[in-house]
Amino acid sequence: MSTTAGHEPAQTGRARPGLDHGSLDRIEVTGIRAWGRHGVLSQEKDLGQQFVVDVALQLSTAPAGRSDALSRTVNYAEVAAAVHEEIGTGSHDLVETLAERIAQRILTDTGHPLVRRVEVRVHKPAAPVGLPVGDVAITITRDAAPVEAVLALGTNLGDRESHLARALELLGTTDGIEIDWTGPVLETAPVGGPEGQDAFLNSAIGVSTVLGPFSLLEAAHRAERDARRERLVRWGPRTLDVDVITYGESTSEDEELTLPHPRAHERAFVLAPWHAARPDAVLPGRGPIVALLAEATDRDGLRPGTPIPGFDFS
Ligand code: PH2
Ligand code: MG
Ligand code: MG
Repeated sequence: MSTTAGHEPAQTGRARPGLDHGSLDRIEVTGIRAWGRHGVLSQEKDLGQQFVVDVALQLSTAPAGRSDALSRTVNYAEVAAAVHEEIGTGSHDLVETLAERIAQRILTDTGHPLVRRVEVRVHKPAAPVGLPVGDVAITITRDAAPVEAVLALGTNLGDRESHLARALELLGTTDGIEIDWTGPVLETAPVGGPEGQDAFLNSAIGVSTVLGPFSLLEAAHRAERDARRERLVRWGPRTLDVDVITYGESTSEDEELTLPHPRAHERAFVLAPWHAARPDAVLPGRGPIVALLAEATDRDGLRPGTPIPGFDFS
């Protein structure tokens, strides 16, 4: 999992109401020791002194814990190296500044989009306080910015309208997910898969989420399970398919979560409802969706679908 240079800078402070993290797991690295030149006094800047940093990374570790895949969690060695480098970089007057820079670096750094909250404790045990003290330390907690993600919904089995309506309700009431926009519902000719399957209803929705990408995928799978989705034939008829199309600017080669979605750029049934709601959207690595839609070969198979409450364009 990595992010490209355009990744949104993290915002400090509280997440928006409705965007609760729920319970996150913690990975802690403590006692990261390095020489730094931070301090108000000139002798602190000239000579430097030892700084010791502890970090607690909060994220969902379940996807990694269940699969034993390092790519689904954060590599604590990389975080330790980044902290070590940050201590040795530049010369700030305040420990507040050092702590803030470490937090922002972990939250925005390429390679750590899975970390949703970080606690940073900076110790300056030899701080010139003017009398003997045991330690001077500061602890800060910072949240990653909510990430904008696009999900595509599809159904061509059973009561298609209720599957879409229910999916929207379930996703919209999931902790850590807020629906930003919904596309129109389109009826679309099946692309690929077995001959003779029924037409799909497709739509796309935009969400803001404080969930990591694998937790968002888990929420999508929950909606599919709720619709009693059965995975019998690849691209076969399904009660509900919820695909994560984009997660911010992140790219991922994970076998269960390729980001952006590997076929979204050529699928009008994904691009058309997305484009109707967000005409200026860009698919990371592929360009403006308006241009992609113009090239998509399944364009002609699209018709307006049944109006469904909650999908704005219905
Ligand atoms: N989903 C597929 C394969 N083909 N065709 C249409 N029209 N709509 C879909 O949602 C769809 C498809 C695999 O997920
Ligand atoms: Mg799909
Ligand atoms: Mg799918």
